[in-house]
This record gives sequence, C-alpha cells and structure tokens, in this order.
Amino acid sequence: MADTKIYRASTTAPVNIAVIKYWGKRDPKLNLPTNSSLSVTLAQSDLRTHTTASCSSSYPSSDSLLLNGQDQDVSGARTQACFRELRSLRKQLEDQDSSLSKIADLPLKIVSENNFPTAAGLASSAAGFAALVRAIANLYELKQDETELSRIARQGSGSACRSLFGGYVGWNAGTQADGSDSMAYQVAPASHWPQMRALILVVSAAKKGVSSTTGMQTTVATSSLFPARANETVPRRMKEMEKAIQERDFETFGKVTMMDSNSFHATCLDTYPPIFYMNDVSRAAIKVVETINAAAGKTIAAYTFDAGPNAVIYYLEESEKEVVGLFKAAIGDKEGWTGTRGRAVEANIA
Ligand code: 2P0
Repeated sequence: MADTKIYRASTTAPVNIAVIKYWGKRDPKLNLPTNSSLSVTLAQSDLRTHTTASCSSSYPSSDSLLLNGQDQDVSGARTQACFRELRSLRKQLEDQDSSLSKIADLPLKIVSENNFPTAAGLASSAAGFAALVRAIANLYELKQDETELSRIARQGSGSACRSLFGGYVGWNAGTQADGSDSMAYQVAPASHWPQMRALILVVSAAKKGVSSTTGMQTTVATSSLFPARANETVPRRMKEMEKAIQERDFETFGKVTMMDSNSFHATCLDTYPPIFYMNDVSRAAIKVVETINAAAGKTIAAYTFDAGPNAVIYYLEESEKEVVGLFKAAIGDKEGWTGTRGRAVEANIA
C-alpha cells in the first residue's frame, strides 16, 4: 500500500537586527555580500517566525508555502535553492541508510506565521528563511549544524544566515566564488552581555517601497560612496564592534552602531535614483537618542535603521528608565509612535 503518511516538523526562528549592515551583493544568485556584517538576535517571545514543514505523497504534486495565511510563490530561485539543497542532503542520508523513509522527493507544504509586520524593514525575511531552512532540516532529520544551515539560509535571504544563531552574530562575507566561506558565526552568546536590550519603534507596518534586493543592486551600481564603505569602513568597524562586544563596552558598541546605520543610509541617499528609508519620525528618534545621550553625558542609547523607517534602539538594562522612559515621554504622545499607527516593543536579546 502506498505510504500516505504526513511527515511533519515545527520550529521558530528569531529576528536579528544588524549593527554593522549588509548592503550590496558580489553575487546576487548565491546572495554573496560585498561586506561582512554583524547583528544581535532578538528574543523569540518578542519577534519571531513560526514554521511547520511537512511532506506527504497525499499532497498536491507541487511544493507550497503559506505565510500568515496567504499563498506565496515558491518558484523563485531563492526558495528553490533552499529546497534543492535540503532535499539533496536528505537524499544522501536515504542513500546511506536504507531503513529511512524515502521522503526527499515528496511535495513540501510550508506554513509560516510572523508575530510582527512582514516586509516592513523588521528583518522578516531573515527570520522567515531561517525558520524555513531549520524546519525542513528537522523534518529531514539532517545532521548539519547551524554553520552549515546558515550557508543554505543565506541563499534564501542574505540576512537569514545570521538568524540561525543567538546572541551576537557575524556573517563573514568570504572570498570564494562558490560561497563556501560565506556563512554566519557566533561572536558571543546572549549570556555574555545579558544586560543588552532593544526597543523597537514600529513607525510604520507598511511594506517598504524599494525591496532590499533591488535597492542594494542599485546602490552598488551607482553610489560613489559605496566602495569606501564596503572596502574600508566596514572591515574596520567589524573589528571595532567585535572588540566592543568582547569587552562589553557599550559606548563603543553604541557609537559604531549609530555611525554604521548613518553610513548605510548615506549610501542609500547617494544611490541614483536616491533611496529614502528613514522618514521624519525616524529622524525625530535620532534627535531623542542624542538628547538622552547628552543628558547622560555618555552613550547609553544607540539607534539603528534598516530598509524601512522603524527604529531599533539598543541600551543596557541599567539605563532602561532613562532610555525607554525618556523615549516614551519625549515622543510617546505624538502621532506615529503609539496608538493605531505605531507602537514601541521592548525586546530581550536571546
Ligand atoms: C542587514 N538589511 O544587515 C541589512 C541592513 C537591510 C539593511 O539584510 O536580498 O532581506 O534577501 O539577501 O537579507 C536586508 O536584506 O536581502 C538586510 P536579500 P535581505 O540586516
């Protein structure tokens, strides 16, 4: 009798917010970046993707992906690359062990839910592809570790490779044409610096106007600031940032975070036609951070913005009153931050 059993595995993956930004690809097909990057992984209780992967001969013949209840196109090269690599690893296992069920070629059904706005510059593709890869790896009972899975997740979405790890995570740009040395690594676990917190200011949950992929390709092609950022500024800052994390030096961590966000958005403005991800509310948040730091006489809060207007503010637990308190007092009652249009979410690092 034909095996119509449904094989299933579920997982969650966290969002990561970069403090040294990935922007630019040296190989768009393999998602190989022009520069290394570094991020902090947020607690899954706050922002995460939950994904169930299943396969069965009883399913319709083509693979499917449902995100927040909506059917997604799985024919794109990135999703296909992830499916292909994971299937090939399962096939290797089945070839080695004849007692394993032959499930590698069965149609896949992926069901994902985000507990935060999708495609609004809050790293939804990072959590999304990390969860997709890990869920299928669990379904196929693969033995590959996070490092190897990060190489696969990177092909789904570059920043996804960093969401396979917790804490402080680097992504080595690598130099190999096949991407074999372009994967994520843990700089330090969350327990190394447990006082770290993030305040996420959701200014807008709308989808971004220019996708990251299109935006970064245009930046690489047209920005004259970009080569200096990729070749000089970021390599230097990667070292400074890793040292700041090792030494739990928040002043340096904060300063480098803010300068790198500014540098990334400067290359966006220097792109032709220009790309604007920050808006007036984003700029108001920068002013509030500057006011908080001026009042403290040192850097106790650091802003960073991705490909959207939403702000992420890093701070230490000891500064919670000054940072979260002052933030809410300063702009909490203005349109854009609270009520129906926006909200502030406090997140732990995990
Ligand atoms: C980052 N961003 O390092 C940077 C900062 C946005 C700004 O990674 O084309 O969605 O899927 O590889 O990973 C957004 O880019 O781009 C991103 P693809 P991705 O987090």
